[in-house]
Amino acid sequence: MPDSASVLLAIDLQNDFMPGGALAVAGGDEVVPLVNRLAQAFGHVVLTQDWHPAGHVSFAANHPGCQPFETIALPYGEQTLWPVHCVQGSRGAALHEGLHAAAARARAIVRKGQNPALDSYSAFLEADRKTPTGLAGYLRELGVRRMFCCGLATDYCVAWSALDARAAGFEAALIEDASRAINLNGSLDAAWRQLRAAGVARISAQEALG
Ligand code: VGL
Ligand code: ZN
Repeated sequence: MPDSASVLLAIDLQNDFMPGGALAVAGGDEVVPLVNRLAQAFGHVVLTQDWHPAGHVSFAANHPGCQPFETIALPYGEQTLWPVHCVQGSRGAALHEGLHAAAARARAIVRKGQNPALDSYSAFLEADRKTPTGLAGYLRELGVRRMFCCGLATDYCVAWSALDARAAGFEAALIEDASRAINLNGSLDAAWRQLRAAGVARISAQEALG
């Protein structure tokens, strides 16, 4: 059983990342029941929501002549352009309505990607790799030392959050069967390589429930 030093971090389980959504992740809705089961076993549960203003720099629609899934150079580095998704307050940005237990048990919801000029895949650091969200300090103050990450998408927001958890000095695991990937140009294999190198454990929900 997870102890009081462990947190379940459930990333971006929002309508726009579900089948039929603006940036659908294949099988995204399949993880919802499992995330609910996990949430019931953890003392600390934190959720994230991707929460962009309509003019966000990561939207292809805001770059004339550009298409979704192209990459462009921005002042803070390379940025993949996405379809318009998770606009603040929209139905697409709302949490999946089947997320009952996880939403009810969440202590905090981190809303990331709010700066129009900066993306934020990670729950800890924005894409300039220096602007903190405050989550590391919040969790440290609660006595959390171990992070169990799951949700959408494995190879973007879940992986970046797990990597940043390690960089911030937490133990970190990624719960593979409670996550689903976008897998754009080999991004899933690349993410697993980076995760392994950073010491993020690759585990199943069964292992997380111990
Ligand atoms: C995500 C692409 C753009 C994610 C968010 O949640 O993985 N991916 N914004
Ligand atoms: Zn986004």
